[in-house]
Amino acid sequence: MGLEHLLADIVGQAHVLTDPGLTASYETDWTGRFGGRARAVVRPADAAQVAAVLRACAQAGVPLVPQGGNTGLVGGGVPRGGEIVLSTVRIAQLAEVDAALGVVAVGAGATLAALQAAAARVGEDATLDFAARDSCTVGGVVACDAGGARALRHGTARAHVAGLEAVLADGTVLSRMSGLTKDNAGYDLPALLIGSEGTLAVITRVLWRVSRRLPARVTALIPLASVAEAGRVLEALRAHAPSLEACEFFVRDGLEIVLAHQRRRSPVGDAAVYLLAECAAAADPTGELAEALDAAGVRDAVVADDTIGREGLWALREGHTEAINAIGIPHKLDVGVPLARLGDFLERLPQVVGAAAVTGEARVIPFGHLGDGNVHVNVLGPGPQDDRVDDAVLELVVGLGGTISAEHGVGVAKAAWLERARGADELAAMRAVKGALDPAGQLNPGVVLPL
Ligand code: 2HG
Ligand code: ZN
Repeated sequence: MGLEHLLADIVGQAHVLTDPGLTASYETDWTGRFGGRARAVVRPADAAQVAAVLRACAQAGVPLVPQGGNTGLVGGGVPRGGEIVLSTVRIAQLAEVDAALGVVAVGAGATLAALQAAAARVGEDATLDFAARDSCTVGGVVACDAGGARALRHGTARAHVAGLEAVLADGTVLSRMSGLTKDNAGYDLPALLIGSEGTLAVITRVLWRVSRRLPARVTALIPLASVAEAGRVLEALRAHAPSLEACEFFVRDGLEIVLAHQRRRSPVGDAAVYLLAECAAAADPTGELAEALDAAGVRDAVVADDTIGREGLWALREGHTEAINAIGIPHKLDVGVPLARLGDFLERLPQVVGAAAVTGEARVIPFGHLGDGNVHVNVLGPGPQDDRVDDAVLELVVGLGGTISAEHGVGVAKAAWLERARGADELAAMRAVKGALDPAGQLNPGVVLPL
């Protein structure tokens, strides 16, 4: 029997897609830069079906690409050509929140927004958030160790994982869903799978840690002359506002692109750099925020403490991805730079990119999570296949002691850079782990570890 028939026996004919019209949306990543044809897209309903799919693919010698909401930006969740795409969209069950333990069991295919809503209904908060919330899935969030704006206070996905269920390449189901805070019996396999980008196992369920919702929120948009000034404001926020939850930044050019895309006017004065800070607490944190801004000598800021006002300010920051994509296919470098080197990095960026983009114009739009030193360098202009700009930015990052991937993952986009970033010894250790859990290289080949 052919592989497609075997898969149909496992998940049902309706969930094995081969028609190009039906598979297309699973085959290209969100940027439009990465992707290829899938042999088929298969949508199992639970871990048992995932295990059977993995066994069938292993037997047929056909590699498999796990995929959540397909909101990835580094080509880690789309086929290169000829793989089976395993979509987790049907594994979307959400259990009741366990209010005593502060955890909720969630299927890998549930969206982040669905998880957030389930938590909010009982006065809890999933405390991880980013713009793709309505489409990205919890499994993908964990597989990439996604971070977002609130990681500054609450940590990246890793900090929220109280347990995991996952399926290895040979169909073995691993389950650590007891939710015991203290459980150091043996190797922490869930910790190993977080951030492994579908190369070690397919995550099928997550026990997600929630926190009590903090009802009072206040957001400030602050125009500043430089990144150095933004650093000083961050310092003051840390000193005076323990309720600080997010500290984001963008630049003049990015704001202009977003304003044009959203057809709105800027709510704040013109500046080189904009800082977006948010505080959240049980009682109104406006006083703390004002004290911090005062201490930093900030004279000009727009402050909002109501939902509509806050969302309006956040849309300026979160709207960057979509507004940039509306102009062209960007090169995206999700990098991390130590805060002390951030000013240096941003100052050198245009020149470094300009020199690398030998043909045509390159428009550099950096924005991101200031408090984490996490910059999303978006570059418009160079063709999708032209890696010179990417290489130049990553070279600069490594030279400044930063990381080539902060929260989007390595994917295929940066696999060739992993050895340079981590060194030969670490890469060899990673290959040993991969070889032990997926000896045939069945899972997501070419992602994270270069072929
Ligand atoms: C964000 O922080 C996301 O908005 C996307 O991580 C970043 O589009 C990007 O480069
Ligand atoms: Zn981000």
